[in-house]
Amino acid sequence: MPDLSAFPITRKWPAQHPDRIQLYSLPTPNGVKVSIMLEETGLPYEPHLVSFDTDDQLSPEFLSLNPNNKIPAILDPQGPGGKPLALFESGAILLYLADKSGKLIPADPARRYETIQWVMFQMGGIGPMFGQLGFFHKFAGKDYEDKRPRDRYAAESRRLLKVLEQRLEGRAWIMGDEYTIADIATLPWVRNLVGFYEAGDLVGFKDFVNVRRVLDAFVQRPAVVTGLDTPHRG
Ligand SMILES: N[C@@H](CCC(=O)N[C@@H](CS)C(=O)NCC(=O)O)C(=O)O
Repeated sequence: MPDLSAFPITRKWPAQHPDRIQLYSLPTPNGVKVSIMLEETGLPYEPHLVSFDTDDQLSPEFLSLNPNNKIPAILDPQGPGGKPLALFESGAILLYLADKSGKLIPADPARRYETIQWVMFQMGGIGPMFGQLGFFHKFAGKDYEDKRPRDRYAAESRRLLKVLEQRLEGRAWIMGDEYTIADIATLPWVRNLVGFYEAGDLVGFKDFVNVRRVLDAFVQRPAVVTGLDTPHRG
């Protein structure tokens, strides 16, 4: 049985199954990327809830794994060379799990890089811009009198949705017939924008028929249904 006692994070979140991938997360748009990926691949894992209500992400145990105090993070007892591997940043984790499982990333090298390109498009564009729009439209920033920041992020989010809409024209998924980590990275953020953030009208979501079609297909996948509620908030 692997020994994870060298990792301080396991003191706050003890591993009941130290042979499984340890997931430290919360069902947010970044968090669910990894729980959905784990569900889709069938890799055995043990989820641990990192509660923002109690600032768990700022605890020394969590910071020992991710100094950037953000979920999601994982600890794989069977990493490269059979040694434990700790990893943060959802994009890096998706790539790692795709390589480990041999699933959800094309084997062809050119298509592999194309998939990574779309994961980066989400990581550098969709995630940060939609997140800022959420702040200025739904959370603390909504009371600001000056609406220019909100309008800037709404315009940028709409522009990014147009790029995605164009990409999905005539394609079932971002990489065509192949469902990949690019979809798992992107679609939870689209769902969040129109769901939790309630910004659908602001970005004119009804215009994006391809994005809506693909989002509908995504949320019906059994792995997505489970992943969206993992770790369960209790
Ligand atoms: N680039 C990071 C972003 C992660 C991120 O922003 N996580 C948020 C939740 S969606 C978080 O942990 N926020 C807690 C905090 O900022 O204290 C990733 O993709 O993993």
